Parts: sequence; structure tokens; C-alpha cells
Amino acid sequence: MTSAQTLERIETHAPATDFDPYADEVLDDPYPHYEMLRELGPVFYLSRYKAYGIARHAEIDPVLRDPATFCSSAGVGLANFHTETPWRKPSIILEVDPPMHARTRKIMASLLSPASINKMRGTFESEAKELVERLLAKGSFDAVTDLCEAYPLRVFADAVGIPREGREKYLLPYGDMVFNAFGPVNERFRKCLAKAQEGAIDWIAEVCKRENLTPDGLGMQLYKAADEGILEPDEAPMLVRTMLSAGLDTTVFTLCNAMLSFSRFPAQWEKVHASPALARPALEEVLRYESTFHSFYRTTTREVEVAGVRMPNEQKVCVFIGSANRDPRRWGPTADQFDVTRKAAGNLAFGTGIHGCAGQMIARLEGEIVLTELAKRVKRIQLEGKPVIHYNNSVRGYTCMPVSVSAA
Ligand code: OVM
Repeated sequence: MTSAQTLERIETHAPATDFDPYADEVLDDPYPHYEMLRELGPVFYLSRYKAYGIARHAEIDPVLRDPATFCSSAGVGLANFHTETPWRKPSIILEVDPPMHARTRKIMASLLSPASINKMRGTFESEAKELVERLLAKGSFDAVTDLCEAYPLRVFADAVGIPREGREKYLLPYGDMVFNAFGPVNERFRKCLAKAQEGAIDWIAEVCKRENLTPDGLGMQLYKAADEGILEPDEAPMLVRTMLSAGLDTTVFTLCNAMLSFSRFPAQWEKVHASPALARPALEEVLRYESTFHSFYRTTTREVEVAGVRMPNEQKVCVFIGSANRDPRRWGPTADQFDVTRKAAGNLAFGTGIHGCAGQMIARLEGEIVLTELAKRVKRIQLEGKPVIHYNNSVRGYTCMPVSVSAA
């Protein structure tokens, strides 16, 4: 072989790695592992899952913007829907491609538009005020259950318009399953599915029905769209399911990551406390620094080259957005520092392209409002015990985080 041929071979073949992104030790602290992945090259091969991987910002962004080549209809998890049966009926917005995708996406976009979302601000604010008041009176509490879970379980579930009864028990375990299903069928997946089958899956199906939704909520608006013929009748409950799948665990974990980051970096909290208007950019930095959603997949629809590396058709490609958000090639030498004054826009926490999170405005609204109310009232957020991580195949958050807060 000539040296030119050797070079060609090196450049067009993805380096293989035995790395397991789903191991407990990796989930405990994925960032050193992400650095290793980025250093492997722009594209690598995850041998144990027979999938390609991309961990750099520069390559993930264009992949997510090319749904014709990197499709979602074969599932956005490791499972390939062309050859494997999904654990539930595929989502009609997440797990579809253009042109099918545009119609459902448009409806969700209008439901969750800034204009529609802004109507919720007043309620979201008064709920946050009351909650922060109660937490200050307590002084010390579990940030996960008492704040990070309590808030979205109240305001977002109310906004969708589902019954209050059963929420605490079923909503989060259902989302836990949805996000575990984006990874492999491992022990974590199996245990979670067994748990979800003890009521959560049935409960979700039930509350998605028209007769169980409040007349003025987001859920009922989907049924009204069906009345107008914009949606098929059976599509309305499917999109209510989407909101309940994607909208709870994610915002809960984002609030967890905010609380943890601000307790770890009190100087950063001082800045937000001094200028509560920093709440929004601070939330964006939380999303960058501690991504909620860490990885998901696309499937190649043809043979394709990314940064000189060839991938065959019908391959699963894992995009590590939690890594892209810490990539020094994009964020500079301070990529691993939490800095609320940084320009964190352009982070991939909500993905990007046509499948970029449809609920990102309402998610940001919840986060901004909670951080603003905390900033106005709380001088210091102190960790009072070791936070307990919530292991999940694709999202990162906590099950317990003892904290104390001191009033301003
Ligand atoms: C859906 C869905 C579920 C989970 C996440 C998501 C990240 C969408 O059911 O459509 O987007």
C-alpha cells in the first residue's frame, strides 16, 4: 500500500471505541469522557452499540440541520425502527421526517409560540413566588422534590390541562421511560419499563383523552384543532402525549442542574442575586454547562461523509449534545467553566434544526421565572448533603439534593 492509500484509509474510517456512554460511572461525570470522544476525531464508532458517534459542536450542528440525510423516522434512540419494534407507538412529531413532520410541528409551534406562552407568565410567576416563599420559611429542604419537581408538576401540567390527581405518581416515571428508551435496552431500560407498566403508561393514555382535559388548556387546543380539521382526530391525544413525554422530566432536571450549579459556584449566584435580570442568560448557561438531554440518535438515509469520514446508509449516529456544549473548539478554553455572563446562545441543549425542541420557549419561561424569584429573595443556595444522581440513558438530573437557602 502506498502512503497516500494509508492516509486515505485513516481519513475515511471512523476510529472505533469500546466506550459505553450508558455506564453509571460515565453518567456520574460524563465530561472527561466527552473530551476523550472529541479527541478521537470528528466521527467515531461505538463498537459495543454498532453506532457512529459525533461529539464535537461543529459536526453535530450540521447533522441536526440535515434531516434528509440524518432522519428521525427510524427513531431517535439506538433502536432502529426499520428492524426493531419500538416500546410504544412512535411520536407523530419526534419520530417522523419531512414532509409528514411539518404539519404536526406547525401546530405545536403555534400552541407553544411566544404569544401563547406569554399568557401563562402571570400564573407561572405567582406560583413561583408562593413556592419560593414556602421554601424560605422552611429554610432547608430537598431541592429535587420540593422545588425542581414541584414547580413543573404544578405549572406545566396545569398549562396542558390534565387532572391534578395522579401527577406526582405517574408523570415523571413515564418521562423517565421515554428518555431511557433513547438509549440501549439495558438493565436501566428494563427496570424503568417494568415500573412504568405499573400504572404510568395507562394513566398517561387516559389523561390524554379529551374528556379528562380542562377546557382552556394546551391539550384541549389540540382537540379544537382536530375539530377544525387541521389534525386527524387520533392525532390530538398523540400530541398531548408528546407534551407530557417531553415537558416534565426535562424541565425538572434543568431546575436540578441550575440549583446544583449555583450551590457549587456561589460567586455566580451572587451575580444573579445582584441583578435578577441575569436569570435568563444564567439559565442558558446552565443549559450549556449541564445539558439536560445528553445524547440521541439520527439514522443515515444514504452513504454520507462527515468531516471526511464515511458512514454507510442505515446507520445509527449518536450526537452527544452534552459534549458539544463543552467543546472548547466552540466555547474556547473556558468551556468547562460555569459563567453566567458568557454568551451561551448557540448551545445545543434544545437541539437545532426542524426537530429543535418545540417547547423550548415554555421551558425557558419556567426556568427564568423560578431563577428570577429565587434571585430576588435568596442570597445563598447551600448544599447540605451529597446530591443523588438520577441515572437515565439520555437525560441527566437528580433524585435528591438537600439544600438550605438564606433570605436576602
Ligand atoms: C414525543 C417526545 C418525547 C420525548 C422527547 C421529545 C425531545 C418528544 O413524544 O414526541 O422531544
